[in-house]
Amino acid sequence: MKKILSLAVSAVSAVTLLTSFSSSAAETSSYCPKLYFKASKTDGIHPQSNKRVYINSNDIKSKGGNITFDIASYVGDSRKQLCMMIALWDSTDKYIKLTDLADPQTGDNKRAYTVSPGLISYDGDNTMSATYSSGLSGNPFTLNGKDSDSYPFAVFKATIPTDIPIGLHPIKFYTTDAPLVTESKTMKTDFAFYDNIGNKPTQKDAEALNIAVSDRALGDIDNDNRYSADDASMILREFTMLSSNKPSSFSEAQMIAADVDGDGYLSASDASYVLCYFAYLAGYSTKNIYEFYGY
Ligand SMILES: [Ca+2]
Ligand SMILES: [Ca+2]
Repeated sequence: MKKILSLAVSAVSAVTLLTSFSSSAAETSSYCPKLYFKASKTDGIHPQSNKRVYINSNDIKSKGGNITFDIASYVGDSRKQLCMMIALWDSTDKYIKLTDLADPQTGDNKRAYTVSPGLISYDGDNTMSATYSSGLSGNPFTLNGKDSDSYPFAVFKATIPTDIPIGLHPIKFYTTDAPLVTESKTMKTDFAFYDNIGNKPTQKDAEALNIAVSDRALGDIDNDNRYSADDASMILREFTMLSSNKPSSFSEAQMIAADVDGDGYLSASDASYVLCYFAYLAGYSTKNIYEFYGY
């Protein structure tokens, strides 16, 4: 632990140096690397995208106890200019417990960069951090793969109770426009995310991962345990209402089940996803909607 802490401390000193002589460059660039999470598929846990994991509470309720699944943290740095990164993320949702923070570099698994990270898990705060630094040279990191996000920069586990309630349960990166939420975390406010031009991410650069829990199968809006044109037309009707600023007619469970393409929004695309699956069911069909869409 001592070694990890000293890594973090030297990383912070390096950040101070880097930002002091590169602040003018930051003003002329709007480029910022992107942070995101990816969850692994587990029984009853359906990752739809980097933003969203779908759970039908009825599929997991009977298991009892808790379910643990793997999540990996990634950084997309298309310009390959990162030389310093302190990423912090947490869940303030009481139904999510983050544990087992680890370096992805084990056995056949690789991490994003060749340099070793400093990893700290603040268990009491359900908060984690990963620090990468190329030292005072300021040279960009050497990649282990073709791109910065060919491999994760950290891996961890999330545990949820099988009676987790309907709703969106987020895991979030800290960003400049979504700072810390509890007094005990204030000390960590200064830790953020830096590249060699001193940028820090805003929410648009760092996507939260929502554990989206409903009480029905994805896309089964009327909850009759089958897919029909009704499900698609309900989504379209709701989309039309919301587009014209009319009040929602959906329950929270319906709203969560309606994001079938998993992009975090309700749109006509979600209705077409239901129709497409409905058409598939008319033929020789054995896959459920999660298998059909690879969730
Ligand atoms: Ca239905
Ligand atoms: Ca959608």
